[in-house]
Amino acid sequence: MNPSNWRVYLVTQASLSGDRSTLEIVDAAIDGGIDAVQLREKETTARSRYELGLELRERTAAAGVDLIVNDRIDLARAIDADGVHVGQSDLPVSAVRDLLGPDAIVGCSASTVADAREAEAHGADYLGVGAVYGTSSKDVDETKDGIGPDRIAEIADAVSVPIHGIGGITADTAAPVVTAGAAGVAVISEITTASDPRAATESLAAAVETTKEVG
Ligand code: TZP
Ligand code: MG
Repeated sequence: MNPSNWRVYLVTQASLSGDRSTLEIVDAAIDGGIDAVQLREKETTARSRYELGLELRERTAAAGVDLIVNDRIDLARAIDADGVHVGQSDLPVSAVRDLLGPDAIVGCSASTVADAREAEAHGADYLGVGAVYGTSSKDVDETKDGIGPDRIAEIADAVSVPIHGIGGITADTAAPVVTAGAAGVAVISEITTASDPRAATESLAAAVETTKEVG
């Protein structure tokens, strides 16, 4: 699927899923209608990420959901993922593109117009822009209060690649992100910590869709 059609993008984080496994969360999120999932397990071994990745590949392929791997090109190739997401301190987008080829989806994190323009110039297929709102799921300066939907609007004006807002987004706060120009929203907690991850996904998808219809 083209990242411009992703409405809800789940980013995994096992440490927030309570007594549920990442696979249980992803299964529920697939049932609820996610369009993409990013394997982002920072606290496990390469072997367990690989094993989880193979399971995710099977489930996402069956459901027509895109599978993206955080940072690791080797892991993405090993599990035949659809692409890789890199941050500002990882390999540059152009290097990832050279390694993965023209058909891979390459995403990049950006929180400023300058980062966004550079990632686009290097061939990024989409941008993850945030943290939009305050979040405790990522420990970086700007996640305290967030860059806000206004920055999404500035970045959306500056680039033509699709943008996915990330950081502190819930079904109640998704609308301004989409109105500002994001194609969709990426979340960890809203789905991963929900008592009913499937229902949480449905609510997010509905919020994004309704906002797009209005806009
Ligand atoms: N990048 C910017 S904010 C963030 C990442 C990975 C964390 C998003 O998690 P949550 O729980 O949806 O705020
Ligand atoms: Mg990274």
